[in-house]
Amino acid sequence: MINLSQNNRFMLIGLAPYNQDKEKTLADFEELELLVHTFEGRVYAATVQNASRFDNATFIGKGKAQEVAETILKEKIDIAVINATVKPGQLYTLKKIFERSNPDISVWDRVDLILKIFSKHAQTSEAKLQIRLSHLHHMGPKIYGIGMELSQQGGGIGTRGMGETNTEIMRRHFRDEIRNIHKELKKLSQNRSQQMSQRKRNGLPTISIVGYTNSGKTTLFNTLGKKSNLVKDELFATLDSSVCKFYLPSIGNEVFLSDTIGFIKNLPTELIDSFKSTLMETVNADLLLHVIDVSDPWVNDKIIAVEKILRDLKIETKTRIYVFNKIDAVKDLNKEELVAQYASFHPQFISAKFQQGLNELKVEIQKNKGFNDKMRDKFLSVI
Ligand SMILES: Nc1nc2c(ncn2[C@@H]2O[C@H](COP(=O)(O)OP(=O)(O)OP(=O)(O)O)[C@@H](O)[C@H]2O)c(=O)[nH]1
Ligand SMILES: [Mg+2]
Repeated sequence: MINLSQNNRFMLIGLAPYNQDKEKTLADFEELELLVHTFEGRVYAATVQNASRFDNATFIGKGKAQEVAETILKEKIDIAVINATVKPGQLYTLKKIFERSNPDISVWDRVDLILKIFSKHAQTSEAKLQIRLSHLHHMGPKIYGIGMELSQQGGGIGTRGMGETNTEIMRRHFRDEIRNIHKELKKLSQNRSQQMSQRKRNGLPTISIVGYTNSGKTTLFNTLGKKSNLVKDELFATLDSSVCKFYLPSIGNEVFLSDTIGFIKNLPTELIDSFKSTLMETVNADLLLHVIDVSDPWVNDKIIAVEKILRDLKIETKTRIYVFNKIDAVKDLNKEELVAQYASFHPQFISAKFQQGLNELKVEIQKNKGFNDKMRDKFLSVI
């Protein structure tokens, strides 16, 4: 068992194609480092393997693995993280190599790290169950993989049989647990659906805040809804969805606003699947506010990553407002360029933290045709 303390000494391992520019590789590493900090770990070493393809056995190549093993010994590393989704067999082989330097070494891929952070941050029983489910989906193949490996390594008649039996038992156990979690989640989701349909019966328009993790979604949610949800300079500070009402003067009524989990590049599919029901219900709103950290040098990459996840989730909401946040943190913001580039997304420029541009944002929200139709329908149904 690893001790989840401040003293976790991490080593980051990246893999980059030969032609990838250094800046990009560095930015990927910075994000991984931020994830490690969010986990309360510290980075003591990092290395990048330039390669055009993965090594089948060790992912990073045998030579690189030896080199990493030496660093693990020298820097007393206890967790090595590879910035990719890595096959169970490859992680297992790497662990065997690294164990020579530290018998207690943990070897994680990016999904493992994200899941560990999620586990730490989960508050509600629903989030906890969703994370447990993602863990099982991610761990499952790993355990089968290792089980298979053990049964094949055993070789002898007795050992082989035993390996297979154990794998079968584990598989059954996983299947049962997954089934039970699905059942529990369904119950919770039905409760929420009832709340949602209550809201729909009220006929009020709904707005969802989406965006990359740490872009300032919760800060905006708190500001508009006069709430005080947790805001932190950490990835995945929010894991649960929350809803509040806020008043729009031109409609003369309240609208529902929801804040939910942030997205990240290469969000593991296991996680998307497990969080799908929560995400779908909150994100399928009349209007999406896509919050973007405009002070981030990789702003366009992150917009693309969020749009990709929305597409994967088959989010139908057509109308989106791109809310460029943190304008206070940028010296010479080239608004014109962003306006031209994202003209169809009604770009707005705000500082959620320092309350700038919020009135303009509200005006833009109120222009939304869907809202006015909805309010007119509501009005007609009353008279
Ligand atoms: N300078 C500046 N910082 C901001 C602004 N809005 C938010 N932040 C900071 O950005 C960090 C992340 O803010 P959150 O509101 O937690 O971001 P989030 O998108 O909800 O993040 P997750 O829930 O972790 O995905 C915090 O340190 C905020 O104080 C802003 O307008 N300007
Ligand atoms: Mg948040």
